[in-house]
Amino acid sequence: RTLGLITTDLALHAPSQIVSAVKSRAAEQGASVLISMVEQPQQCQAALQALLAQRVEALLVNVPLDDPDAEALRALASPVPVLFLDVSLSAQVNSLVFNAGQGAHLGVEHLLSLGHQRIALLSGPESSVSARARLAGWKAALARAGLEAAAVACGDWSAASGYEKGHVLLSGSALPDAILVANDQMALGVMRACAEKGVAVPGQISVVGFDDTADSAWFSPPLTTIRQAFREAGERSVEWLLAPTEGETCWQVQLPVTLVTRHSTA
Ligand code: IPT
Repeated sequence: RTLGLITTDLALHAPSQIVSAVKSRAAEQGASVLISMVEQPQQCQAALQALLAQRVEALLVNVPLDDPDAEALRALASPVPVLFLDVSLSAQVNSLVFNAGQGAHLGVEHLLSLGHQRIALLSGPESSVSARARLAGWKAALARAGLEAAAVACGDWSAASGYEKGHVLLSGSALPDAILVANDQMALGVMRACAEKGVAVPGQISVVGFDDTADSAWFSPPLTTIRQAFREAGERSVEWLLAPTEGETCWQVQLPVTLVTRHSTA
């Protein structure tokens, strides 16, 4: 049995950990996985056609896609079933996604419970549906507490961008109490910028990541973050791909996330 997987940049930790989980669960089930990596969402259609030509029986798509793009891809693949991992629940497609709003809320609540009020936000790229959902969730949770973000910056998920934007967020007249970062790789760069500026984490600034990728417990200090269970997501995706439910309505699952408290917050 052969499955297809279209993924965003595998140099990023989260997508590579999802692929790892998909590959091993599929192997356990005696299935092989053909992988196509795309640099731009516009390349998805060509990737899909190439995988269909190799007779995959079902497809998994981990590329951030706006609703019309996901729906068009689903139509193009029909009758081959497709499951999407990085779309909004408003897209009329089968999807298995993490609850971004809940994750954003957990991060804000954690910082508020520690007494922090001047909270800066480092978002992911504007083009990513998940990045936008996390940013909106942070802003909503802050607004519920009667607060506004102390500053907002936007990176591209890489540690390099976290480093660069971290320096920007630290260069204002007053230091923020804390920075909520949209992923762990950018949080790594932020902590490097803090170290260069002589700003203590968590003594002067608390840092919260998002993902809990495999290395995050080994950052210095070990990173407090929002855990997305990538292995579970990959495994459940394979279960669905091997026995897809094709009904009148879309199959949509939203996975909860959890706060993992380590030593970058105090
Ligand atoms: C999302 C990660 O949280 C982020 O760190 C980055 O790697 C991004 O993927 C790449 O697209 S996880 C995704 C399933 C929403």
